Amino acid sequence: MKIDVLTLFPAMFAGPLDESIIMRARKAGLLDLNIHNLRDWTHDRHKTVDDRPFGGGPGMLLKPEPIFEAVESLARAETKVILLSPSGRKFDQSIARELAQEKDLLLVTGHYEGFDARIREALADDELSIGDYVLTNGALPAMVVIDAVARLLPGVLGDDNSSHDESFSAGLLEYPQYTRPADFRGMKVPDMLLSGNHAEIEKWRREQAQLKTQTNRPDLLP
Ligand code: 4GN
Repeated sequence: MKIDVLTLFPAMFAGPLDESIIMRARKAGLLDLNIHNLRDWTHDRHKTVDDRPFGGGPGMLLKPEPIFEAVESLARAETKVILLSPSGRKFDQSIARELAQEKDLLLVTGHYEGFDARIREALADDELSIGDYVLTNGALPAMVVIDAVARLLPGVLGDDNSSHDESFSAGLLEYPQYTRPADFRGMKVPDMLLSGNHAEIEKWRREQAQLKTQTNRPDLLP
């Protein structure tokens, strides 16, 4: 998969996507990631990307010209163009799975108070939000989407981990898990898990997942 990102802060992307599983995927050619500076598509001396809203109001908006030129030069017919903003539809695991089927993504991140609405209307195929909070710019949301999508690409994770996602999509949170030592500073691993009785362990895990979900995410339960 190819992912292009349009941002005012390309330096923010160095680091998080240069480590571990994502970097390995990039080196293996499974993910072709390209970060672009929106100011490269301005033509004035000050590299202006923003302007004041018609009708008044606080703050500045991203003006259409640089973003239209950038998207027109970066996107092909098959590219899915996605805006990151708090007004988007809420990103989740099922949207990550949908996006992982695409060939090319172009993530457009904003800054200031928002985008000129024509950007959304004429350029974007989708508008996504990673959650109900406002950040100073869309770089972190773009990295969240990239990470969530990239780990679903074939070959990026071992098979071990793909079944793990199934349990999340099954609608319950994870049951608690333990590793050695069986007694750490007096905190003991539940006897059940040391019993070797796999049917009982399965039952215990289902109950624990149910309890955990009831406590932390009752909205996930029917
Ligand atoms: C996205 C962008 C939060 C999200 C953002 C989110 C930059 N904050 N919840 N900040 O996914 C208006 C236009 C603020 C750009 C945006």
